[in-house]
Amino acid sequence: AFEDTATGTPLSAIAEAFEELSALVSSSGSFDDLRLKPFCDACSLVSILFGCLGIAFKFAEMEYVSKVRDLTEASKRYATLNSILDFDVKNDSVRTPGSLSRNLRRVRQGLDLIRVIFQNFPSSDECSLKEAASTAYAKVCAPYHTWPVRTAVSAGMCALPTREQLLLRLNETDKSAGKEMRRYINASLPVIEYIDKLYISRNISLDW
Ligand code: 1PZ
Repeated sequence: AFEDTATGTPLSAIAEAFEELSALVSSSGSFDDLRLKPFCDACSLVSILFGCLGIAFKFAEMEYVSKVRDLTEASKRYATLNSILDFDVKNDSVRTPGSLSRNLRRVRQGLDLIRVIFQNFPSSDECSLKEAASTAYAKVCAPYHTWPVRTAVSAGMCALPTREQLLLRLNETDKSAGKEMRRYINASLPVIEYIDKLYISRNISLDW
């Protein structure tokens, strides 16, 4: 894993990290046991992507990074994702702004957003990255975001790089990016579903 991070591209490092996580959640018997630290380490890698998007999504980066940082900090006290939920259920703070269960829900939405953007990643420069990203955002995140945030995001979409520029910044070709994106799409889904189950199994709805 370390060598891949040192010599590979940012996308390959992200794909690798999520493949490792997905192996953990898929192996039988480990349902209760996804540990917070490796989860946060994988989530931290994602912030590399923000650097390729330009200044318009600086606020999104700060939002995302601070939530991952809180979770990383908490990993010294809570070993697993399950234990975070247990704590917040007991304290009736699952949906309280800034709580760990709420931050986990937000980070999960970010991971899903990337997954859907990758799924819809335009196959040529004729279809725009802006459209693919806007459609994914409208589906995955917008329903849960406030009006000012949605407005800032739609303004930011106009400042996104072109597909070609993004590939250059990521040090990928069409072909290599497609491969790494597919790896992330496949590996992130079980992790996202695992997180959803943490809430659903406690009768917590996911409409927020
Ligand atoms: C590769 C093409 C990339 C297209 C990028 C599209 C980026 C859309 C970014 C959406 C940002 C929304 C930022 C602000 C969200 C806040 O409303 C919530 C507040 O949560 P609260 O404090 O109320 O509990 N914050 C979040 O949801 C946490 C951060 C989410 C950022 C996810 C983006 C991940 C994807 C970026 C791809 C590089």
